[in-house]
Amino acid sequence: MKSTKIINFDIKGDERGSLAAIEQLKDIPFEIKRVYYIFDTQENFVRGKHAHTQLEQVLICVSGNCKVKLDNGKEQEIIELKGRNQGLFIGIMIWREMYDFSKDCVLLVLASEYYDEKEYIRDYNEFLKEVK
Ligand code: T46
Repeated sequence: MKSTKIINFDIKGDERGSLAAIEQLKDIPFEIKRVYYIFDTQENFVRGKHAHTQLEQVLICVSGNCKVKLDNGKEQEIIELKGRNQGLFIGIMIWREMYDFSKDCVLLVLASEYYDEKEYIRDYNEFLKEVK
């Protein structure tokens, strides 16, 4: 889907285990202004349910797994995030819903902007109007 893509990170591994390093403007296509992480999500809850007018993000499941439903107003796609070497880039004006979190899921998010509630679209009908 346009404005979304899977980014594969290089994993360095040896007999001690694995290490992933992520660099802005190299692995991530923007300058990282904010980092947050989502954890302890309770079973059967859906998070997200919004789009952003300004914000680009990369979602990485650093532990466990979850699903992300992406919607650009015309088509929908479901991505299962589970690989430690995998990030999901989501550009502006993409409706997203995160669900099916495993108990051990830690979803790390790298964001291109500081937190600003004003640039969220939290009403799906408004999103459909704006995205056309
Ligand atoms: C997104 C998905 C992937 C803050 O105070 N600062 C922050 O940086 C964020 C992200 C949230 N908050 C507050 C706002 C709410 O009171 O934390 C509370 C939970 O946020 P929200 O309901 O928006 O969380 P999610 O999981 O539905 O969505 C979040 C991000 O908000 C959103 O940008 O794309 O994760």
